[in-house]
Amino acid sequence: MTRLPRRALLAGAALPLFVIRTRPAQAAEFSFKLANNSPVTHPQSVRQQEAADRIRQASGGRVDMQLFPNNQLGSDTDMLSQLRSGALDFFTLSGLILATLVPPASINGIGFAFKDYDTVWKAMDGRLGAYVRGEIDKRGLVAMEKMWDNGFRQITSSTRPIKTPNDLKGFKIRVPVSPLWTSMFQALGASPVSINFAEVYSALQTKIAEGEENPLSLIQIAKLYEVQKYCSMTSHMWDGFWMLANKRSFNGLPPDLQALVAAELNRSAVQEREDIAKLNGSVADDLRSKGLEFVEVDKPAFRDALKQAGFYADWKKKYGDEPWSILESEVGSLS
Ligand code: X2X
Repeated sequence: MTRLPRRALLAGAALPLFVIRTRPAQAAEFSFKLANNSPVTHPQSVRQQEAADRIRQASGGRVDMQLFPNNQLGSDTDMLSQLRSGALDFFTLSGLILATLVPPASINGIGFAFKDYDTVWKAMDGRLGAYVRGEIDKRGLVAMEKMWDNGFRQITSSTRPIKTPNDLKGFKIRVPVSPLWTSMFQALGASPVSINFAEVYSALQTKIAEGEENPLSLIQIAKLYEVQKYCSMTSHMWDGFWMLANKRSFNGLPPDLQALVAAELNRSAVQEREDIAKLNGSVADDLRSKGLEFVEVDKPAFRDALKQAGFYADWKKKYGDEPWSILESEVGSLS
């Protein structure tokens, strides 16, 4: 954050013109950087820009939030370090990747935990989300209340269609940098390779990975269909982004501006959820028309394979009883 004291702004009025020019009257008192890993046309980027515009306007120019979408500031891993050091003030990150710093934050990604969006939002806007936000806070970051939707994830492939867990045996699949992702695809018998999203398109193009998994909206917007042939509708997990803030940056705002920033970011998050829900209605047809071949799968077979491999028992132990029982109270028994 770059902070210009109000005093300096007020004093500006009494300074000679050439000095005023170097410090325009509209210079913001609080200048923030906000970053994400999503293409500029993804609803996440669009709605974040709108939030930044509303915040600038409603604060009378006191808060200036500049958006850096599409990995402009580096990979997710880089941006998380920048957020922690204060080089970056706000950042949306998948809970599963955040788990490299805040282990319980991956819990929403447990395989086949959520059956639909109603269950997701009830849990993440409710007790499960509150629990994870508390853990984020303990590790020195602030999480806004409303999560942003990434979506239910589907498996794509350039080599062979994945229909059954058996088809995943030895399959070189890119996964984001996160222990839960690696563990889950290892449990399914695949050979996961951890790669940040910034490098996914080229990793698929050069066949460093045969496949990957992402929500349909992102497969479309990031044009992954150009380098993938099949899409298996596994919906194997739900993934969302936490809007995170550096604590010093956020706490450096007076309470009224904290409330304004949080309210506008949360408002945009809810709108982004609606955008993705709308996209979900048409995206499969669009991807089909672009040549992606859809594959129906036997979802319970994938879930059974995870169970047989001890995935649920293993992760229950890793998270501990409290978060696991909150998750189960939202989604039903997982073991
Ligand atoms: O890295 C991914 O695959 C992405 C874009 O879905 C996430 O941010 C987890």
